[in-house]
Amino acid sequence: MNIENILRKYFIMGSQNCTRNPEIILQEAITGGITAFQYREKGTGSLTGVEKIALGKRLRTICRNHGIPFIINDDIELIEVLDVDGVHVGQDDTAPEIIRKKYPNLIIGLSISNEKELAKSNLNVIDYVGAGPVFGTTTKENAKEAVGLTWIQTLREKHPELPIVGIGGIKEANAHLVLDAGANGVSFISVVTKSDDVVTTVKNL
Ligand code: TZP
Ligand code: MG
Repeated sequence: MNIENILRKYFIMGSQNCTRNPEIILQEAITGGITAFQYREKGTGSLTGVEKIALGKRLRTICRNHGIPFIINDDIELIEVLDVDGVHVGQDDTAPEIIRKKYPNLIIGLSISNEKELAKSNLNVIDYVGAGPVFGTTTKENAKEAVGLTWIQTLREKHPELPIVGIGGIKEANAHLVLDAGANGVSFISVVTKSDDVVTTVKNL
């Protein structure tokens, strides 16, 4: 699958986002049609150490069995431990250049939320940009102010070929706006982890 298709319905989750078994939620999300998964075990209530690795291995296996790309958030230590397909980093994490040097074939995603971050980002070494928060979100602790659809439009105008995924506050009712603004896909946490009908929710995104 090419990167644009991988980004179309990009589900992100850690155990801290779940009120029921994360493995079952992931399986349902795959049935609904997600195109990528990011393991983001982070923030209040998240697992660490061996527990984080153990859940990561179980989720990784589910993704592998269904041909869904498995991307780890931040934690480059787990690239080999979980045999990931990709890594997603923020502006303050390990620099994409360093990761690219060591892992020529890894999918590398980078969060870019404004012009200043864009100016200091080396787009040549990354595979896609995570742009947001597009809408307001309470899922991420210390999330930045919503940047709106205009940030997606700006990025698209400046970089017609850049693979972009929108993130932050994306729901069934607004996902199409993010795509119309120029994103190749949408990434989302709570709309799925809090859904009573995950399969239908993913279908509608
Ligand atoms: N980065 C920017 S917003 C966000 C992350 C990880 C959280 C998105 O969660 P939700 O529940 O889809 O708004
Ligand atoms: Mg980060």
